[in-house]
Amino acid sequence: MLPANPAFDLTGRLALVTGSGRGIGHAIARGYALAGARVLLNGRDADRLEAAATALRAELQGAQVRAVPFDVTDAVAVEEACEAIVADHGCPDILVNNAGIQIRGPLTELPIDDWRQVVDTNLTSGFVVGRTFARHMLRRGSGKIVNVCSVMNHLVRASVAPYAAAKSGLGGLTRVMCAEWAPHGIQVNGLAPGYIETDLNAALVADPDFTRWITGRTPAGRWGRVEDLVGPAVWLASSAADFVNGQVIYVDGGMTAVI
Ligand code: GCO
Ligand code: CA
Repeated sequence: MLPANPAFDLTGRLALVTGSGRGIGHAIARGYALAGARVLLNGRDADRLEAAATALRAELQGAQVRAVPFDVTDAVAVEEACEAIVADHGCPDILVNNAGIQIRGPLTELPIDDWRQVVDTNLTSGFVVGRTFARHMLRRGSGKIVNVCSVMNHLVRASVAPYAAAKSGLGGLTRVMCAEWAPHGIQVNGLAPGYIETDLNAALVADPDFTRWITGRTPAGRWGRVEDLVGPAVWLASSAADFVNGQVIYVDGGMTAVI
């Protein structure tokens, strides 16, 4: 029996995943714990986050999972959280910028505060959290950053302007992070989910017409599951991807490959 490829092993690595109380972020954090990492869950709601951390520790006996609540849209809170995390746990080896919200509406009617809320949470947070923790990774000379993008970096539909603009911006930010930080031992990539069954998409999943359309547009013929994102996220966070940098990896059942 050949041993598991050690390159995919995250044993001893410290991973911070923003927006990981539930959904895609939580699945990625759980996958990192299963791959041996010490995991820091993040979200705004401290009680819900603590409950998620407790449940994950109970499910994965012995897993090192801690809740680090902070608001990724509040630059001061991010700086303070970073100092506390580095003091208490060390500098994360892995940072996943996953936090994101969705507010839909026609361009001509969308309240500007809704636009700002989506762009702040889905894009600006990646810049603020990314550069705050990267300062420590740069001093160490190593680090993995995974920015959770979307098929909407590539394909869009009406009614999701702030989300599509923010996620597309995150792809560009990923490439600039690569340009500035790759020379210093940091790998930065985007992970772009297709249409995944999550709370953010609950109304769409419940809509039979939308589901028929989406599964028809997806060669795999189904909605994605949060578990589908875990393997690619572990790979991007592992030594197996040390020469992968500045890329956006689409995990979408083939949607972006076809018309
Ligand atoms: C929508 C969806 C998309 C999701 C999809 C792609 O309203 O079309 O919310 O914007 O982000 O899961 O990532
Ligand atoms: Ca609002």
